[in-house]
Amino acid sequence: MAGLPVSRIDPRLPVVWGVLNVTPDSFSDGGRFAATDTALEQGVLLVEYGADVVDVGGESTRPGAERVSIETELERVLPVVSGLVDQGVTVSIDTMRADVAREAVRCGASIVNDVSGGRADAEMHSTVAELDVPYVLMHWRAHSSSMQERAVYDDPVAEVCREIEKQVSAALASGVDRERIIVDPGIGFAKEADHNWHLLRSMEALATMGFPILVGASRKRFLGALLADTDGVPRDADGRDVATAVLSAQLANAGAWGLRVHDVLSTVDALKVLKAMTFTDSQPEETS
Ligand code: PMM
Repeated sequence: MAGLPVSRIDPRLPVVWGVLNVTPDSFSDGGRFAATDTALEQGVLLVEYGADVVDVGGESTRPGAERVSIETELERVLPVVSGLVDQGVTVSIDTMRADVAREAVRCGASIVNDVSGGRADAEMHSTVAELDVPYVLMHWRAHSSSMQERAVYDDPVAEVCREIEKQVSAALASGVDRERIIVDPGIGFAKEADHNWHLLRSMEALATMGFPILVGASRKRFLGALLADTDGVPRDADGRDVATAVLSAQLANAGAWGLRVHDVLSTVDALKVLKAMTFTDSQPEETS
C-alpha cells in the first residue's frame, strides 16, 4: 500500500500506533499529557517502546464528551505535532476537522486519523485528497455526546461494513486515493460491549472490504466490564493493559494491519512473542 508505515518488529506484523491524547479530559490517561513538554516526552517514549506511529489527538471522544473549539484543538496539537516531527517521529493527527488535519499536515503529520470517517466535516474527504496522505476512515454514527443512543444493530458486522463502505465511496468520489485508505471498525463508538466483541471476532469479514484494518480497543470500557471485580465494579482504565496486549496478539493473528494502543510496551512484547511463535525464521539469538 502506498506510503503506509510498516512494523519495526516485523513487516508481517501489525503497525503499532501509540496514543498521545493532548486533552485534559481523556478517560484513559487523565489529562497527564496536556502540557506540550510532557506530551513531547511521552511521544518520544512511545517510539522508544516500539511505536511505529504516534497518534496525536486534541479532542476527547470518550462517550458523553462535549466538543472543544477548533482554536483549542489547534493550540493543543500543533506544537506537539511539530515537536515530534522534528525528532523524526511518524505522526498521525487524530481529528474530525478538515482544517486541523490540514494544519497538522503542514506541521509535518503524515497520516490523518478521522474517527468520523468524513461524517463530522463535509470538507474532510476533499482535504485529505488534496493533502494526499494515508487516511484512517473509522466507523462512526454520531458525536460522543449522543453516540451510545445509536448503539443499535441487527447485524453489527454487516452494518458496520456497509456504513464504512458508504464513507469509502464518498471519499473516493472526493478524490481520495484508494491505496491511501485504512479502515477501522470504531470499537466503542456507538457500540455496546457485545457489538465490540462481535466485531473483534470478525476480522476476516472486515478484511473482505479490501483495506488494511486499524483497531483501537486499548483500555476501552468493554475491557473494564470484562475484568470487573466480584462486585461487578469495572476495572479502572490503567488496569486494562494486559487484556489489551492479549487482544493485540489475537488481532495480529487475525490479520489486523494496525493496533492503536496506550501502553505500547506490552503490545510490542505480545507481538514479539507472537513473532517467535509464528515465524520459524525469527528466533532471536540466544545469549544465555
Ligand atoms: N479511539 C479513540 C480515539 N481515536 N482512532 C481510531 N482510528 N480508532 C479508535 O478506536 C479510536 C481513535 C478513543 O480512545 P482514546 O480516548 O483512548 O484515545
